[in-house]
Amino acid sequence: MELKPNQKLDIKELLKDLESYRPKRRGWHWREGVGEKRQIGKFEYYDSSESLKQSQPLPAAKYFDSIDPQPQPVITTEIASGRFEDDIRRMRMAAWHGADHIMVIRTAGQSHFESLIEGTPQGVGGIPISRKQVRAQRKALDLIEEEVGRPINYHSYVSGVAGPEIAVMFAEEGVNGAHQDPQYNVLYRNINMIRSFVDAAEAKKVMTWADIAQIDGAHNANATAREAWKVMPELMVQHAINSIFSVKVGMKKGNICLSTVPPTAPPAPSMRLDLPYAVALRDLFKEYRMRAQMNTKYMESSTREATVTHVLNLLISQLTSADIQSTITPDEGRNVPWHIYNIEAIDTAKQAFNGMDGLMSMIELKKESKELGGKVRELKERAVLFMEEMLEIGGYFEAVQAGFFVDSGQYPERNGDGIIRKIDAGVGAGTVFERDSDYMAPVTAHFGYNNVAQYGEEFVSEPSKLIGGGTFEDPSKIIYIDELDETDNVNVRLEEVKELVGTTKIKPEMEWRGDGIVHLTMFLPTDIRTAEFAALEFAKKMNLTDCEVIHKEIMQEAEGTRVEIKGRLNMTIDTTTLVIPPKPEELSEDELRKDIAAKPMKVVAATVGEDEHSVGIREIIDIKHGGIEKYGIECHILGTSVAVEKLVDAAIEMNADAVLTSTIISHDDIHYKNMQKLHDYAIEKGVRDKMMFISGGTQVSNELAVAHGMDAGFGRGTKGSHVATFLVKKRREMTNED
Ligand code: Z98
Repeated sequence: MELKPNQKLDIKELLKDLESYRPKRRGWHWREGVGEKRQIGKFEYYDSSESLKQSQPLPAAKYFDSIDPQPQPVITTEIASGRFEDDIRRMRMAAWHGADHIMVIRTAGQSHFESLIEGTPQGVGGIPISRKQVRAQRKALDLIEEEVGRPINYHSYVSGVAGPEIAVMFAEEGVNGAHQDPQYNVLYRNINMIRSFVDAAEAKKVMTWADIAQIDGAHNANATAREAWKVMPELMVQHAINSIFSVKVGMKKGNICLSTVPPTAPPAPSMRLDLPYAVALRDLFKEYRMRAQMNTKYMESSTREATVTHVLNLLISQLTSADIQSTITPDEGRNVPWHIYNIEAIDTAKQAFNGMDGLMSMIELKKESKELGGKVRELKERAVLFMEEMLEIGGYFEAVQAGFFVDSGQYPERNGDGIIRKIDAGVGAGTVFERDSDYMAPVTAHFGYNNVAQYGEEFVSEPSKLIGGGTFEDPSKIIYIDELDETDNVNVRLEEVKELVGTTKIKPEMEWRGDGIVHLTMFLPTDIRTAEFAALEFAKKMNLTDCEVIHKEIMQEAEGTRVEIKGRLNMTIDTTTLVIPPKPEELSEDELRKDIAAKPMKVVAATVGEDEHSVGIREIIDIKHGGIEKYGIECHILGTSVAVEKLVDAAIEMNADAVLTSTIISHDDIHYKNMQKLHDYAIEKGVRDKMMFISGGTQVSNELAVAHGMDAGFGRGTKGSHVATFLVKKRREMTNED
């Protein structure tokens, strides 16, 4: 299977022979060529990485030879659609925009599943991570990375009660990154702490074997704390615990990523709070990697606001460093995990990093200042004191039991509202047993006592030799289960949308194929509460169902409200029934300029007859909005309501190449009548075959203009470049240069 840029990824084809599919490679991949200066198009970049083979540049890149510079950090996108087959199509879009870390969110509550699940059931807020889904997604990414020319890291979660089982499955299936932090289980999922730490040792050992990069869970304290900026000392403690634990298990520091979030957001003076924290963290954890996530704690439903917060967070990354830059989507605040928001957030990071390229070669952080250096020191001191107190009371477990964590006071202040978990309580309490002396585990990457030395020294480092290799060495031993639930699986879902797969029929979509969801923005001149209900009524009148307000924002209490609505449009279009006019031809700006420079061109223009509307012709000619004079065409506007005869006579006198007329007034087809008159008079004067005649106006169609003697007619939406292209091409044709 090979992907072609103009062909959709065929999910059915992808699912074929999945039982025998093996991932192409293992392990995490950092971007190549980081730290080298490189020339991309007309610019030199200081902070870029290797460019992609195929990609989708930013919209404004068209002004810069369509370059698509890739920043240094690995760029993450978090996908949470709930259907793995739709995730896959989104992954491809994300990779084309520059994401090389695809994080697939799990279905709600999977942390509490006691074991692996199988098949392809639909999830809530993410997908149920199963072998089949993981394998299919990794297989898709193996194809997508060929297409864009860069290895793509696939990522999901190893925390939870089935952490070690999931780690093994991830190692087998070529997953490249995973969250693993026992503190996450303890604090946020109420999983027993002893069980969580024992499981974590096993899971981390497996991740180490598979070279999986690890992300910790400290950011969750940030997202949970009542006042997120107050937990900064604790965040460092959490990072320290998970990092050193992982090192002790054997994980290399270069694979241990701290999940760091600038803790606050505007209108707080966030830079003054977030920057010292970022500096302190990078000072303390120099040998580790930073996964910078954006602030989600203070995210509301305004995508504009979330994007500004994201950009300020990206500034922190640029000022300090980030090895992985998360672009958790601004839809987080309103639960609309849509394709477009993944892409927007990736582009936000790419654009911000492109724009801030080389910033640190011009500025310096005042690390000695009281404002920055003083605060950095203070944060570190608070963190160290926190750890000391933890040790004093008997260690981490005791500290959690005493409510040390996620307290809303800034340490050493305590408000007594921390998360309290008991050592002997929580999910899976009492499930940890000491290994018997004859316990034996002939498996690779197993943590602790496994009693294999008795069979020979060679088995100590490779215990699975005892059984002729385990699934890591011999993947044919992996048991692949296809589907368990006849009613909830990908085949059923694909059947439901079969009308839209591999056909010419389409439906609007935001999250899943054929979901019919559309998004509307309205301004309603009323107060916020009335606006909300009025918007729903308008949406219903537009034949939308399942309408919901996803954002509302006061412009001014009495004058009005901005409302965004989502709704479902139950309608399908067969694209073959659409009447699509040919795309107006456009030569590139360079080609147009070159042509005119080599052979100057002169045009005479006016509005004709009794028409005083000069705005259109001015837009086509004036450089202000990209009119034809921009390409070097000499333009003479004779004015408005010019008689046809006068216009042609002037063109002859000036030896013009072309006559441009504009008409808005179209009563009684006066515009076409004037075109005919122009044509006839030009024949009379013997110049019709020497000059080009073009007419434009909101009611002008090319076909009718040509039928009335013109060389071309230009209607609504015409740009200067369209007219300039026509003039250049037509002149080449007239002089047989084409
Ligand atoms: C992120 N936006 O980190 P369940 N383990 C850890 C986690 O942080 C998370 C899970 C497991 C965030 C995504 N993080 C949220 C350390 C979740 C998820 O099954 O939801 O409990 O696992 O990128």
